[in-house]
Amino acid sequence: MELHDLLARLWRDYAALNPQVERVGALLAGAGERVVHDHIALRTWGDPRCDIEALARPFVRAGYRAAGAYRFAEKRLVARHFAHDDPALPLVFISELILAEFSPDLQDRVRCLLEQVPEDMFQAPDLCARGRPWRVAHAEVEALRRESEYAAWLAAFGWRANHFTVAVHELANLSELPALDAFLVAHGLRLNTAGGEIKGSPAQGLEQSSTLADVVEVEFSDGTFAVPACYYEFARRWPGPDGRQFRGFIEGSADKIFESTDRDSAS
Ligand code: OOG
Ligand code: NI
Repeated sequence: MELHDLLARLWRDYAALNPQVERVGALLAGAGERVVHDHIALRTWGDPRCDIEALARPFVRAGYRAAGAYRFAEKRLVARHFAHDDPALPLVFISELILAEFSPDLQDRVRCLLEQVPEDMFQAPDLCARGRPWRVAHAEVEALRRESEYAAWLAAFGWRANHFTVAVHELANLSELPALDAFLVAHGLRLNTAGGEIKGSPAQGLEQSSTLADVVEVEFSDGTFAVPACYYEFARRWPGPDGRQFRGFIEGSADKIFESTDRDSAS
């Protein structure tokens, strides 16, 4: 699988699922901006067949290397990010749910979903773009949500890009995050305010904002229901103490960015 094809497919599926993606693109194009993506984010279950390492395979094969490692104790998640020497390629942030830290009930529910995945799909280089290969009831998704918003999202949507992120520092005019946020809000987009509208600081090397996830109609085995899907993120990177652009992620900020898909925040 060609890396560019994989990225293009992740983008296509993401844009098709989430109406706000095209809207933001049109708004930025209308403002004379050309969008470059800073990173994409993927989510998965912490099961050896489909964990971070499994999802990262096609990226590593294409020359990406594992960089930072992150831990989100309260959400019971770990994450890594992968970087390529080609600065034109987006960073890839992959998180996984630490199943062993959840109740036997949640673990059973996830086992039932993963039992439905054909063995050869786990080996497929495009596993991260396969969407939801399991049948699941909306009631089941809501049962998972009681323990983890992340688990509910993953059960509903499966393997796909959770978000793409605009590299704000690459924009021509809206290259400061407060100005970009004001522009988006003025055009009716709703931003995630958990932990403040802007997470991080120039001193940390990274400022981030994100929209609230679009709520979309999804088919489940017990009917069609509206659930929070994906969001769009905006990241402004700054030079670190060594004068080079900071290329990592900030745990305290990421922890709040995850909440852009929470049921209670979604627009
Ligand atoms: C990832 C949230 C963290 C970032 O840039 O810090 C993140 C997710 O919601 O899956 O994307
Ligand atoms: Ni992100």
